Amino acid sequence: MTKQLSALIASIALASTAYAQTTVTEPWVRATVPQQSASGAFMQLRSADAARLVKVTSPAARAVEIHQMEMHGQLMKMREVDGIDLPAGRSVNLAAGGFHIMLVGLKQQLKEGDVVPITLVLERQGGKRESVTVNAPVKPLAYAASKGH
Ligand SMILES: [Cu+2]
Repeated sequence: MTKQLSALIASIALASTAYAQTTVTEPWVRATVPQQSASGAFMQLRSADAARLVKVTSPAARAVEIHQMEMHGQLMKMREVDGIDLPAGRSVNLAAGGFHIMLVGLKQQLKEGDVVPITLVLERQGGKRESVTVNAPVKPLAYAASKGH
């Protein structure tokens, strides 16, 4: 085997390991009522190496935003952020009340039992990007309540 070829194989192995080291646990999207144009998506994200979630897309919505909930005095406010840091090996919970993903401009009502594909784009050190697509089931409003939101 030539040196070049073995280096290439080593880099391919490295890339696929990095991909396998991103874990998405329990993704779900909150069901909507008719005419509702936005909904939240929630999950736990874990990356073995330090990474940053920089972009999210879904065919179910015109746009997908990354939001953070913050207290302003007595008021809970939501603002768009340009990404979420994922510290190496630590699980980051995207949930109501903290960071979450917002599907904006829904193309149709989301009903319990539907599945929404969500693609997460992660940026690693050196600016290398990778994307992970998950199929998030739609859960009823009561599901959120049971999770203690
Ligand atoms: Cu939001």
